[in-house]
Amino acid sequence: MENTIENLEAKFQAKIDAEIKIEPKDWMPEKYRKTLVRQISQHAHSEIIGMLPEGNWISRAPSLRRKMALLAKVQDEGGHGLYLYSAAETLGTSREQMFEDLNAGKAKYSSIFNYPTLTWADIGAVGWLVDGAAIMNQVMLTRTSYGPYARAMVRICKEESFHQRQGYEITMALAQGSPEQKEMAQDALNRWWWPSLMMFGPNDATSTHSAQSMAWKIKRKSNDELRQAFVDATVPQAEFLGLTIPDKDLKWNEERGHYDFGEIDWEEFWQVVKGGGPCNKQRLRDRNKAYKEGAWVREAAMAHAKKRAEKRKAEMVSSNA
Ligand code: FAQ
Repeated sequence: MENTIENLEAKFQAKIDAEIKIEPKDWMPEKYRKTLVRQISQHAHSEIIGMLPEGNWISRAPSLRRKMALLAKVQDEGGHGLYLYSAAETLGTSREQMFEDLNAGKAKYSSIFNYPTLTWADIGAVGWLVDGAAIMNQVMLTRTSYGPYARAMVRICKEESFHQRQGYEITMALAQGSPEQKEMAQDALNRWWWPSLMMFGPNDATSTHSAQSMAWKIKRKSNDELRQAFVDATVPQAEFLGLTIPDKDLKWNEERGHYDFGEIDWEEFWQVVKGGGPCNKQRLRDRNKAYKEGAWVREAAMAHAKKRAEKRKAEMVSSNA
């Protein structure tokens, strides 16, 4: 068969349909590559920007045990960013370019991280709801069609599931504590519920990328399907805690076998995505500061790697002599 674009595309789609992973050196349509770079880099940026609202509470965690768990979680998120940047690099983009786009405010990251963590209960809500929403979306990504992304997601999901439990456990301790503590947990749920539903992205009728991403099996489930699965899984968890989800339209629909829920404020969602959320400016300022202050670490690491490569080359030359 001749290697025309049409034939290459047909072979590519046949591989996807047969559940064969696409690997970095395989031929792929330019749009597939671009979609992956966009999604994986946005995902990586979300992981490292996501460290900021939680990092805010490391020095104020209420006990050593809580501090250790939170430190480990925040460190995990940094690791997730690294696996994801590495996966994106296999598609021919550079880490420096991705960082530049993020620092300049040109790249997107998840809307959720533009909300403030005002009390310790917010750390519980972030783990329970934000990591809970992240896992719901990310489990399908362990089966995404691009090999390096799928493999990175396997490890990420294992860690995220621990994060969700530590958040739920913090919320449970508060919900079963004094009336003031329970009130804190309820207040955090009230503020984080709707932004967590927004994490899944625009609804299916307005999502620009979903149809093509699903045909390429980059996404396996639509934004609305995942959002519904998250609501269905989370409502009983809130009931168990004795907390109330802030949605007067939330009710079990026997016919559908799912919870019905109220309308998301899409105006708020787009405002946050476009940079107008409560913390967008602060997040970018903190990210730029960290990047600038970490320059010497990057330089030292690169110098070390260069020296090691030179040493290895010299050893190979002398062993071949
Ligand atoms: N925020 O056509 P769609 C985490 C944009 S990781 C901002 O539906 P797509 C771990 C979208 O980019 C959380 N922008 O797009 C953690 C597109 O704009 P573009 C992140 C959003 O890609 C926990 C436009 O709207 N997870 O939480 C958002 O098919 C705790 C149209 O949307 C991932 O990134 C949003 N919420 O579906 C860390 C998972 N939603 O690019 C620390 C991987 C949509 O055309 C603490 N990503 N947009 O300019 C995905 O699964 C997908 O990219 C979606 C969006 C589902 C996010």
